[in-house]
Amino acid sequence: MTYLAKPKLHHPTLPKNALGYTRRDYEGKISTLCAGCGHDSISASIIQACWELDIEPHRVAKLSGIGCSSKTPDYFLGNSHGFNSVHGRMPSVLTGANLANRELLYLGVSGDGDSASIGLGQFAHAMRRGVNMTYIVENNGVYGLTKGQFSATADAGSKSKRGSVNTDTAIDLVALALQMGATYVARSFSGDKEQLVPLIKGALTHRGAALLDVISPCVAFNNHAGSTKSYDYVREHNDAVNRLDFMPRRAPISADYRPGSVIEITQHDGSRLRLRKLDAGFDPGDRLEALNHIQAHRARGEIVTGLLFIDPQADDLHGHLATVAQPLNTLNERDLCPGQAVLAKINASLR
Ligand SMILES: Cc1ncc(C[n+]2csc(CCOP(=O)(O)OP(=O)(O)O)c2C)c(N)n1
Ligand code: SF4
Ligand SMILES: [Mg+2]
Repeated sequence: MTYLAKPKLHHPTLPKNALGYTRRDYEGKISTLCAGCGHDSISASIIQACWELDIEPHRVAKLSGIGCSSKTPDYFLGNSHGFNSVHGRMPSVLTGANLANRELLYLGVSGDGDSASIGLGQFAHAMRRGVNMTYIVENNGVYGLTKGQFSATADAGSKSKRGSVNTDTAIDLVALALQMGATYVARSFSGDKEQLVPLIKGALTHRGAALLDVISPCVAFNNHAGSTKSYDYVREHNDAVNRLDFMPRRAPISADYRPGSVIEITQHDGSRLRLRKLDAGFDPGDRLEALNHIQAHRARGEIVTGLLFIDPQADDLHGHLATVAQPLNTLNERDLCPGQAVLAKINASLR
Protein backbone atom coordinates (compact mmCIF):
# COMPACT_ATOMS: atom_id res chain seq x y z
CA MET A 1 0.00 0.00 0.00
CA THR A 2 1.37 3.42 -0.88
CA TYR A 3 0.49 4.82 2.54
CA LEU A 4 2.87 2.34 4.19
CA ALA A 5 6.03 4.24 4.97
CA LYS A 6 9.34 2.38 4.96
CA PRO A 7 11.02 2.15 8.37
CA LYS A 8 13.43 5.06 8.73
CA LEU A 9 15.98 3.08 10.71
CA HIS A 10 18.86 1.53 8.83
CA HIS A 11 22.04 -0.27 9.71
CA PRO A 12 24.74 2.18 10.92
CA THR A 13 27.44 0.59 8.75
CA LEU A 14 25.64 1.09 5.42
CA PRO A 15 28.06 2.66 2.93
CA LYS A 16 27.72 6.42 2.44
CA ASN A 17 28.42 8.57 -0.60
CA ALA A 18 30.41 11.83 -0.63
CA LEU A 19 27.38 13.70 0.77
CA GLY A 20 27.09 11.29 3.69
CA TYR A 21 23.90 9.71 2.35
CA THR A 22 23.23 5.99 2.22
CA ARG A 23 21.47 4.35 -0.70
CA ARG A 24 18.34 4.28 1.45
CA ASP A 25 18.23 8.08 1.46
CA TYR A 26 17.44 7.86 -2.28
CA GLU A 27 14.55 5.42 -1.87
CA GLY A 28 10.84 6.27 -1.93
CA LYS A 29 7.70 4.60 -0.67
CA ILE A 30 7.09 0.85 -0.78
CA SER A 31 6.25 -0.24 -4.33
CA THR A 32 2.72 -1.46 -5.04
CA LEU A 33 3.65 -2.96 -8.43
CA CYS A 34 3.36 -6.71 -9.15
CA ALA A 35 6.26 -8.76 -7.74
CA GLY A 36 8.77 -9.23 -10.56
CA CYS A 37 7.67 -6.18 -12.58
CA GLY A 38 10.62 -4.82 -14.57
CA HIS A 39 9.72 -1.27 -13.52
CA ASP A 40 10.87 -1.96 -9.92
CA SER A 41 14.33 -2.95 -11.20
CA ILE A 42 14.54 0.34 -13.12
CA SER A 43 13.66 2.24 -9.92
CA ALA A 44 16.49 0.38 -8.16
CA SER A 45 18.91 1.39 -10.94
CA ILE A 46 17.83 5.05 -10.72
CA ILE A 47 18.43 4.96 -6.95
CA GLN A 48 21.86 3.39 -7.46
CA ALA A 49 22.85 5.91 -10.17
CA CYS A 50 21.80 8.97 -8.12
CA TRP A 51 23.53 7.65 -5.00
CA GLU A 52 26.76 6.92 -6.88
CA LEU A 53 26.67 10.35 -8.56
CA ASP A 54 26.33 12.08 -5.14
CA ILE A 55 23.28 13.94 -6.37
CA GLU A 56 21.58 16.08 -3.76
CA PRO A 57 17.98 14.75 -3.75
CA HIS A 58 16.50 18.27 -3.53
CA ARG A 59 18.16 19.12 -6.85
CA VAL A 60 16.09 16.54 -8.75
CA ALA A 61 12.66 17.08 -10.27
CA LYS A 62 10.99 13.80 -11.28
CA LEU A 63 7.98 14.01 -13.54
CA SER A 64 5.72 11.35 -15.00
CA GLY A 65 2.43 10.72 -16.82
CA ILE A 66 -0.04 7.90 -16.12
CA GLY A 67 0.55 4.14 -16.00
CA CYS A 68 2.29 1.60 -13.75
CA SER A 69 5.56 3.06 -15.04
CA SER A 70 4.46 6.60 -14.26
CA LYS A 71 3.63 5.55 -10.69
CA THR A 72 7.24 4.56 -10.06
CA PRO A 73 8.64 8.02 -9.14
CA ASP A 74 6.77 7.50 -5.87
CA TYR A 75 9.08 4.56 -5.18
CA PHE A 76 12.43 6.37 -5.52
CA LEU A 77 13.95 9.73 -4.57
CA GLY A 78 11.42 10.40 -1.83
CA ASN A 79 13.21 13.65 -0.93
CA SER A 80 13.08 15.10 -4.46
CA HIS A 81 10.52 17.28 -6.20
CA GLY A 82 7.82 15.28 -7.96
CA PHE A 83 4.95 15.95 -10.35
CA ASN A 84 2.61 13.23 -11.56
CA SER A 85 0.97 14.84 -14.62
CA VAL A 86 -1.80 13.75 -17.00
CA HIS A 87 -1.56 10.75 -19.40
CA GLY A 88 0.96 11.59 -22.14
CA ARG A 89 1.56 15.15 -20.94
CA MET A 90 4.74 14.73 -18.91
CA PRO A 91 7.04 16.18 -21.64
CA SER A 92 5.27 19.55 -21.81
CA VAL A 93 5.06 19.88 -18.01
CA LEU A 94 8.76 19.00 -17.78
CA THR A 95 9.62 21.51 -20.53
CA GLY A 96 7.79 24.28 -18.68
CA ALA A 97 9.42 23.46 -15.35
CA ASN A 98 12.83 23.29 -17.00
CA LEU A 99 12.37 26.69 -18.65
CA ALA A 100 11.37 28.20 -15.32
CA ASN A 101 14.34 26.76 -13.41
CA ARG A 102 17.36 25.29 -15.15
CA GLU A 103 19.15 24.59 -11.87
CA LEU A 104 17.30 21.33 -11.21
CA LEU A 105 18.05 17.94 -12.77
CA TYR A 106 14.99 16.84 -14.73
CA LEU A 107 14.06 13.18 -14.76
CA GLY A 108 11.03 12.23 -16.88
CA VAL A 109 9.63 8.73 -16.30
CA SER A 110 7.05 7.35 -18.68
CA GLY A 111 5.65 4.19 -20.25
CA ASP A 112 5.33 3.00 -23.82
CA GLY A 113 1.61 3.77 -23.75
CA ASP A 114 2.21 7.15 -22.14
CA SER A 115 4.94 8.13 -24.63
CA ALA A 116 4.24 6.22 -27.86
CA SER A 117 0.42 6.33 -27.90
CA ILE A 118 -1.36 9.30 -26.29
CA GLY A 119 1.87 11.24 -25.70
CA LEU A 120 3.65 10.64 -29.02
CA GLY A 121 3.41 14.27 -30.15
CA GLN A 122 4.69 15.55 -26.81
CA PHE A 123 7.53 13.03 -26.85
CA ALA A 124 8.67 14.10 -30.32
CA HIS A 125 8.61 17.82 -29.54
CA ALA A 126 10.56 17.47 -26.27
CA MET A 127 13.26 15.60 -28.21
CA ARG A 128 13.46 18.06 -31.10
CA ARG A 129 13.61 21.04 -28.74
CA GLY A 130 16.59 19.58 -26.92
CA VAL A 131 15.07 19.91 -23.45
CA ASN A 132 17.81 19.17 -20.92
CA MET A 133 16.41 16.04 -19.31
CA THR A 134 16.79 12.33 -18.74
CA TYR A 135 13.71 10.75 -20.29
CA ILE A 136 13.23 7.11 -19.29
CA VAL A 137 10.60 4.99 -21.04
CA GLU A 138 9.78 1.82 -19.11
CA ASN A 139 8.80 -0.16 -22.19
CA ASN A 140 6.75 -3.35 -21.74
CA GLY A 141 4.78 -3.28 -25.00
CA VAL A 142 1.43 -3.12 -23.21
CA TYR A 143 -0.80 -0.82 -21.21
CA GLY A 144 -0.05 -2.61 -17.93
CA LEU A 145 -2.22 -0.44 -15.70
CA THR A 146 -5.36 -0.98 -17.82
CA LYS A 147 -4.88 -4.76 -18.03
CA GLY A 148 -2.55 -5.49 -20.91
CA GLN A 149 -3.80 -4.07 -24.24
CA PHE A 150 -1.08 -3.89 -26.95
CA SER A 151 0.70 -0.55 -26.90
CA ALA A 152 2.21 1.20 -29.92
CA THR A 153 5.65 -0.32 -29.22
CA ALA A 154 4.35 -3.92 -29.44
CA ASP A 155 6.00 -5.67 -32.39
CA ALA A 156 3.84 -6.70 -35.34
CA GLY A 157 3.28 -10.43 -35.10
CA SER A 158 3.76 -10.59 -31.33
CA LYS A 159 1.03 -12.30 -29.32
CA SER A 160 -1.06 -11.13 -26.38
CA LYS A 161 -1.51 -13.30 -23.30
CA ARG A 162 -4.82 -14.57 -24.71
CA GLY A 163 -3.24 -15.36 -28.09
CA SER A 164 -4.39 -12.51 -30.33
CA VAL A 165 -1.77 -11.31 -32.81
CA ASN A 166 -0.74 -7.67 -33.10
CA THR A 167 -1.05 -6.57 -36.74
CA ASP A 168 0.07 -2.95 -36.30
CA THR A 169 3.58 -1.73 -37.05
CA ALA A 170 5.57 -0.94 -33.90
CA ILE A 171 6.83 2.53 -33.09
CA ASP A 172 10.50 2.47 -32.13
CA LEU A 173 11.06 5.36 -29.71
CA VAL A 174 14.83 5.08 -30.07
CA ALA A 175 14.59 5.54 -33.84
CA LEU A 176 12.14 8.41 -33.39
CA ALA A 177 14.36 10.15 -30.82
CA LEU A 178 17.32 9.82 -33.20
CA GLN A 179 15.29 11.36 -36.02
CA MET A 180 14.04 14.15 -33.77
CA GLY A 181 17.57 15.20 -32.84
CA ALA A 182 17.99 13.78 -29.31
CA THR A 183 21.65 14.00 -28.34
CA TYR A 184 21.97 10.98 -26.00
CA VAL A 185 20.07 7.88 -27.06
CA ALA A 186 20.32 4.47 -25.44
CA ARG A 187 18.41 1.25 -25.03
CA SER A 188 18.69 -1.16 -22.16
CA PHE A 189 16.92 -3.93 -20.27
CA SER A 190 15.52 -3.72 -16.75
CA GLY A 191 17.21 -7.05 -15.97
CA ASP A 192 20.69 -5.77 -16.83
CA LYS A 193 21.66 -3.42 -13.99
CA GLU A 194 25.32 -3.53 -14.96
CA GLN A 195 24.45 -1.92 -18.28
CA LEU A 196 21.57 0.27 -17.07
CA VAL A 197 23.15 2.10 -14.10
CA PRO A 198 26.03 3.67 -16.08
CA LEU A 199 23.65 4.54 -18.93
CA ILE A 200 21.46 6.45 -16.44
CA LYS A 201 24.53 8.18 -14.98
CA GLY A 202 25.66 9.22 -18.47
CA ALA A 203 22.18 10.54 -19.24
CA LEU A 204 21.92 12.49 -15.98
CA THR A 205 25.19 14.30 -16.69
CA HIS A 206 24.39 14.92 -20.36
CA ARG A 207 23.28 18.40 -21.42
CA GLY A 208 20.41 18.10 -23.90
CA ALA A 209 17.64 15.61 -24.59
CA ALA A 210 18.64 12.16 -23.34
CA LEU A 211 16.36 9.21 -24.07
CA LEU A 212 16.68 5.83 -22.39
CA ASP A 213 14.30 3.20 -23.73
CA VAL A 214 14.36 0.38 -21.19
CA ILE A 215 12.66 -2.91 -22.05
CA SER A 216 10.83 -3.72 -18.82
CA PRO A 217 8.75 -6.92 -18.85
CA CYS A 218 5.19 -6.82 -17.51
CA VAL A 219 4.91 -10.10 -15.60
CA ALA A 220 1.13 -9.84 -15.35
CA PHE A 221 0.27 -9.33 -19.05
CA ASN A 222 3.28 -9.63 -21.35
CA ASN A 223 5.76 -12.25 -20.20
CA HIS A 224 4.59 -15.29 -22.18
CA ALA A 225 5.81 -17.17 -25.26
CA GLY A 226 4.95 -15.11 -28.35
CA SER A 227 5.76 -11.79 -26.61
CA THR A 228 8.88 -9.91 -27.75
CA LYS A 229 9.07 -8.00 -24.44
CA SER A 230 9.28 -11.01 -22.09
CA TYR A 231 12.29 -11.76 -19.87
CA ASP A 232 13.15 -14.85 -21.93
CA TYR A 233 12.85 -13.13 -25.32
CA VAL A 234 14.96 -10.12 -24.34
CA ARG A 235 17.66 -12.30 -22.77
CA GLU A 236 17.86 -14.44 -25.91
CA HIS A 237 17.80 -11.57 -28.46
CA ASN A 238 19.79 -8.87 -26.67
CA ASP A 239 22.66 -7.63 -28.82
CA ALA A 240 24.72 -5.09 -26.83
CA VAL A 241 26.88 -2.83 -29.04
CA ASN A 242 28.92 -1.48 -26.13
CA ARG A 243 29.30 -1.32 -22.35
CA LEU A 244 29.54 2.02 -20.64
CA ASP A 245 31.69 2.97 -17.67
CA PHE A 246 30.97 6.34 -16.13
CA MET A 247 33.74 8.37 -14.53
CA PRO A 248 32.97 11.57 -12.65
CA ARG A 249 34.97 14.70 -13.34
CA ARG A 250 37.93 14.13 -11.09
CA ALA A 251 38.19 10.35 -11.04
CA PRO A 252 41.73 9.08 -11.70
CA ILE A 253 42.36 7.53 -15.10
CA SER A 254 43.05 3.81 -14.85
CA ALA A 255 44.60 1.98 -17.77
CA ASP A 256 42.91 -1.39 -17.72
CA TYR A 257 41.44 -1.21 -21.21
CA ARG A 258 42.83 -2.64 -24.40
CA PRO A 259 43.50 0.16 -26.89
CA GLY A 260 41.23 -0.15 -29.92
CA SER A 261 38.38 -1.67 -27.95
CA VAL A 262 37.58 1.50 -26.00
CA ILE A 263 36.30 4.96 -26.87
CA GLU A 264 36.49 7.69 -24.27
CA ILE A 265 33.97 10.52 -24.46
CA THR A 266 34.22 13.70 -22.38
CA GLN A 267 30.94 15.46 -21.67
CA HIS A 268 30.55 19.23 -21.22
CA ASP A 269 30.67 18.91 -17.40
CA GLY A 270 34.00 17.11 -17.54
CA SER A 271 32.64 13.65 -16.73
CA ARG A 272 33.96 10.88 -18.93
CA LEU A 273 32.14 7.99 -20.53
CA ARG A 274 34.30 5.05 -21.36
CA LEU A 275 32.73 2.81 -23.95
CA ARG A 276 33.93 -0.74 -24.24
CA LYS A 277 33.07 -1.66 -27.78
CA LEU A 278 31.46 -5.06 -28.11
CA ASP A 279 30.60 -4.49 -31.76
CA ALA A 280 33.90 -3.30 -33.26
CA GLY A 281 32.25 -1.59 -36.23
CA PHE A 282 29.67 0.45 -34.32
CA ASP A 283 30.24 4.20 -33.91
CA PRO A 284 27.95 5.94 -31.36
CA GLY A 285 28.89 9.33 -32.82
CA ASP A 286 27.06 8.60 -36.09
CA ARG A 287 23.30 9.22 -35.95
CA LEU A 288 22.62 7.66 -39.34
CA GLU A 289 24.64 4.56 -38.55
CA ALA A 290 22.72 4.13 -35.29
CA LEU A 291 19.41 4.27 -37.19
CA ASN A 292 20.57 1.78 -39.82
CA HIS A 293 22.05 -0.55 -37.22
CA ILE A 294 18.93 -0.81 -35.08
CA GLN A 295 16.64 -1.23 -38.13
CA ALA A 296 18.84 -3.99 -39.61
CA HIS A 297 18.91 -5.91 -36.33
CA ARG A 298 15.23 -5.33 -35.72
CA ALA A 299 14.44 -7.04 -39.04
CA ARG A 300 16.15 -10.12 -37.59
CA GLY A 301 14.15 -9.91 -34.34
CA GLU A 302 17.17 -8.68 -32.33
CA ILE A 303 17.12 -5.92 -29.74
CA VAL A 304 20.17 -3.66 -29.91
CA THR A 305 21.13 -2.26 -26.51
CA GLY A 306 23.83 0.09 -25.21
CA LEU A 307 24.68 3.72 -25.89
CA LEU A 308 23.48 4.14 -29.48
CA PHE A 309 24.19 7.81 -30.09
CA ILE A 310 25.82 10.68 -28.25
CA ASP A 311 26.76 14.24 -29.05
CA PRO A 312 28.78 15.02 -25.90
CA GLN A 313 28.99 18.75 -26.53
CA ALA A 314 25.35 19.27 -27.45
CA ASP A 315 23.49 22.41 -26.43
CA ASP A 316 20.00 22.47 -24.94
CA LEU A 317 16.78 24.49 -25.23
CA HIS A 318 18.12 27.22 -22.91
CA GLY A 319 21.14 27.62 -25.17
CA HIS A 320 18.93 27.71 -28.29
CA LEU A 321 16.66 30.39 -26.82
CA ALA A 322 19.38 32.33 -24.95
CA THR A 323 17.25 32.39 -21.82
CA VAL A 324 18.19 34.05 -18.57
CA ALA A 325 20.35 31.77 -16.38
CA GLN A 326 18.58 32.56 -13.12
CA PRO A 327 15.49 30.61 -12.04
CA LEU A 328 12.44 32.77 -12.81
CA ASN A 329 11.27 32.74 -9.19
CA THR A 330 14.47 34.49 -8.12
CA LEU A 331 14.07 37.42 -10.53
CA ASN A 332 12.86 40.67 -9.06
CA GLU A 333 9.79 42.57 -10.16
CA ARG A 334 11.78 45.02 -12.29
CA ASP A 335 13.36 42.20 -14.32
CA LEU A 336 10.08 40.36 -14.72
CA CYS A 337 8.08 43.46 -15.58
CA PRO A 338 10.43 46.01 -17.18
CA GLY A 339 7.67 48.51 -17.92
CA GLN A 340 5.78 50.21 -20.77
CA ALA A 341 8.79 51.62 -22.58
CA VAL A 342 10.40 48.20 -23.05
CA LEU A 343 7.08 46.70 -24.14
CA ALA A 344 6.58 49.49 -26.67
CA LYS A 345 10.07 48.82 -28.05
CA ILE A 346 9.35 45.09 -28.42
CA ASN A 347 6.03 45.80 -30.12
CA ALA A 348 7.70 48.27 -32.49
CA SER A 349 10.30 45.66 -33.45
CA LEU A 350 7.51 43.28 -34.44
CA ARG A 351 5.68 45.70 -36.73
C1 LIG B 1 -6.61 10.64 -21.01
C2 LIG B 1 -6.52 9.20 -20.54
N1 LIG B 1 -6.77 8.20 -21.42
C3 LIG B 1 -6.68 6.92 -21.03
C4 LIG B 1 -6.35 6.62 -19.75
C5 LIG B 1 -6.29 5.17 -19.30
N2 LIG B 1 -4.94 4.70 -19.13
C6 LIG B 1 -4.34 4.70 -17.92
S1 LIG B 1 -2.80 4.11 -17.94
C7 LIG B 1 -2.90 3.79 -19.60
C8 LIG B 1 -1.77 3.17 -20.37
C9 LIG B 1 -0.50 3.02 -19.60
O1 LIG B 1 0.41 2.30 -20.37
P1 LIG B 1 1.96 2.56 -20.23
O2 LIG B 1 2.27 3.99 -20.35
O3 LIG B 1 2.63 1.65 -21.19
O4 LIG B 1 2.26 2.17 -18.72
P2 LIG B 1 2.40 0.74 -18.02
O5 LIG B 1 1.20 0.62 -17.17
O6 LIG B 1 2.46 -0.31 -19.08
O7 LIG B 1 3.67 0.85 -17.26
C10 LIG B 1 -4.14 4.18 -20.11
C11 LIG B 1 -4.54 4.02 -21.51
C12 LIG B 1 -6.08 7.69 -18.86
N3 LIG B 1 -5.69 7.47 -17.60
N4 LIG B 1 -6.17 8.95 -19.28
S1 SF4 C 1 0.51 -4.87 -14.42
FE1 SF4 C 1 2.45 -5.20 -15.46
S2 SF4 C 1 3.41 -3.16 -15.60
FE2 SF4 C 1 1.79 -3.06 -14.04
S3 SF4 C 1 2.82 -3.49 -12.09
FE3 SF4 C 1 2.01 -5.43 -12.86
S4 SF4 C 1 3.73 -6.33 -13.99
FE4 SF4 C 1 4.20 -4.15 -13.75
MG1 LIG D 1 3.51 -0.13 -20.88
